[in-house]
Amino acid sequence: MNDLSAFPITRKWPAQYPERIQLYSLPTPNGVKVSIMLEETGLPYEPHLVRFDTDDQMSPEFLSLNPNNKIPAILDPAGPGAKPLALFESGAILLYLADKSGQFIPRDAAGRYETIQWLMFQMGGIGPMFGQVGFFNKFAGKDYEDKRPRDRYVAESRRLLKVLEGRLTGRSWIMGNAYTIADMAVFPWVRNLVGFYEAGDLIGIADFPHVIRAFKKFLQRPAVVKGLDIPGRG
Ligand SMILES: N[C@@H](CCC(=O)N[C@@H](CS)C(=O)NCC(=O)O)C(=O)O
Repeated sequence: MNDLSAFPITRKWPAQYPERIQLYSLPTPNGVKVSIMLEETGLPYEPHLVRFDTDDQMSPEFLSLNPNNKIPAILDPAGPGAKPLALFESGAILLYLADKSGQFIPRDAAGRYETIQWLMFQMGGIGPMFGQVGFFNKFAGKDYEDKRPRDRYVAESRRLLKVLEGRLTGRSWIMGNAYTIADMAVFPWVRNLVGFYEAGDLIGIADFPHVIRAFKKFLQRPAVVKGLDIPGRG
């Protein structure tokens, strides 16, 4: 019997299936990385919706697991040493789930580090920069008269897309034939950039045909179709 009562987060989001991985999330680009990975691996999990409209991420229960008040976060009742493991930061969670399942990261050391390198490229570059494009193109920043901040993030995002385009030229996925956690980290952000942020034309996405080709293939995967809507918004 798995007892998760030592974790205050389970008071606000009770575990109906405490033997499963508990996912605390919302279907944003960072959130869906993890729901897609869980769907891809087939690991049993229980999703819980963290609502931003009621500031759930600021509640003491959520902060007890992630003091950085951001989704996604997980609680694995069967972590290393058969003890529960709580984790936040989507990149760390993807790596953990890849190791736990033995899937979506190459087994050889060189391939493993190369995958981590591209995962970090997303975490440190694509995510933060595309996010700023969203702010300046769609949200509060769009009303700023001075367009220099927007243009700075557009230029940096284009630069990152060019790097990605180079990598995907002659490769099906970021790691070649193998679809990995690096793809699961990157493509939800491409989707947000051209979709929710409505920045496809501003960024000139048509200049990156290999990115578009791999992105379309990503969207066709059944686990991606499913994971993009998990947790359901209720
Ligand atoms: N580096 C973090 C970023 C997570 C993040 O930015 N999450 C956003 C949603 S996509 C969030 O929870 N925002 C809520 C807030 O800032 O209060 C990760 O990859 O897990």
